[in-house]
Amino acid sequence: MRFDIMTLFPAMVRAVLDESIIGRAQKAGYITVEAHNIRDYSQDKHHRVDDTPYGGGRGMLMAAPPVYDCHAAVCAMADAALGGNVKRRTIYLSPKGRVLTQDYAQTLTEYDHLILLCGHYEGIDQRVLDEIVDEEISIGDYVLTGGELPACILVDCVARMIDGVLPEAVCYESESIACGLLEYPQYTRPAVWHDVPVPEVLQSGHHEKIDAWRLERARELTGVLRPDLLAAYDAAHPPKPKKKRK
Ligand code: 9WO
Repeated sequence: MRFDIMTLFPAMVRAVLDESIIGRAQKAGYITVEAHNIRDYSQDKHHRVDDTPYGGGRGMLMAAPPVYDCHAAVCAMADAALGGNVKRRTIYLSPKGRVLTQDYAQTLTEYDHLILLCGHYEGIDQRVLDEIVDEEISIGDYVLTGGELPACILVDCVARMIDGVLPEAVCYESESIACGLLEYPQYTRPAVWHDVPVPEVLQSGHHEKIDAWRLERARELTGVLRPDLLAAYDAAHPPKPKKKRK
């Protein structure tokens, strides 16, 4: 899967996505992540990309031409790299967008190519958004200074579900939130720390009991912290009907 990020601050997204698991996945070739500086597509002799809004008001807007030209260049680069006929989506990170969830991130894994557009200043000329953006996505109900951090979060969340990205032993589908619950508490050595022992069942080696304990803790925690998630989980996992005896 290929991700292209259009931004005025490419170093900001590279600093995040070239590290750790996502950085390793890039080097291993499971995903491609490219950051593109929209400023490189400015036709202005001073490389300006922003201008004042029509109608007045505060601040500056990113102008349509460099955003459009950057997008066209990114599409051409990706066509050359992936061959034609790719499943592509252009996403604008915006507080107006649909809020990202685990389920929606999962559906985005079906694309071959995601182009992420990051706004800055007070936003982007609406005309270029109308022309190139397929959908707006928000990572939550708050306002930031730009779309770069949300873009990194979207790439991280989608990329870790791509085959090969997580180390062999880790299966994202078995995680609590992926199955609809919050994570159970976890422990490592030492067995007693600050007078607090690790729960005995976890040291028993009895895998059925351990799984049951973890599910019960996950349900309990979810019920307290996120009753909405627990209700959805229970609706999706009805208790097995007891077999009637004749
Ligand atoms: C600033 C502003 C000032 C005056 C009038 C209107 C205004 N709108 C904005 C504004 O929305 N600024 C944005 C900052 C422009 C696009 C990038 N910015 C952004 C993205 N802030 N927060 C996000 C974001 C994206 C995804 N999920 C959560 C937040």
